[in-house]
Amino acid sequence: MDNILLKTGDITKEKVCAIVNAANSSLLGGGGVDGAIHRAGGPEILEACKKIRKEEYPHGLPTGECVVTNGGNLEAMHVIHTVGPIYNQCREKCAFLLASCYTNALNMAVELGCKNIAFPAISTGIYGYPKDEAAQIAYNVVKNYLKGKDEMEVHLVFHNNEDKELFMKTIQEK
Ligand code: AR6
Repeated sequence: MDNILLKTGDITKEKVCAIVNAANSSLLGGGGVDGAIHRAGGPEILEACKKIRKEEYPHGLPTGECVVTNGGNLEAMHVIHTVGPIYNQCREKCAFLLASCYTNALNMAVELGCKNIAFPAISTGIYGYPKDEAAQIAYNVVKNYLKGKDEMEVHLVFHNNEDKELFMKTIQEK
């Protein structure tokens, strides 16, 4: 787990190549980490999202998929926007869809030539995914993805210490 860094704080402050946004399918902003990223990154990000909506996803970005914009005023060069599953709507597809968010964002970061990427705990806020279940999924995907990729570093950024500790406890239990 050398190249997985667990952090606490505000993901908008991360000095990495790409940060991941837990967006919604409209890509037009919202609350939680999405709101924080748009506030800190400024209007350039929203403009880029609007263009993507118009040109590529007129009906919205499907759950589990991702798109990239510039980072606006953020330290990060890129923002990878993904849409996590809404826990009380995703049924038997929840785990697959949440895992897809992580895998697709990691693939996109590699395509962008990034050597590091920061994730928030996708879906665990407004979208209601139980934090322990989400932790296990995120950890499995990232750990497997990083096998043989020594040059890549993944930051998992938790909003507070309690969430980080729950994550650590969950992955240690297995
Ligand atoms: N830095 C790091 N983590 C954060 C930050 C931050 N600045 N702010 C919140 N979190 P959420 P979701 C944590 O609700 O569940 C939006 O309205 C938070 O504590 O941001 O995927 C979108 O537009 C939680 O653990 O995302 C969608 O409509 C995690 O980030 C919807 O919310 C994710 O919480 C997406 O819901």
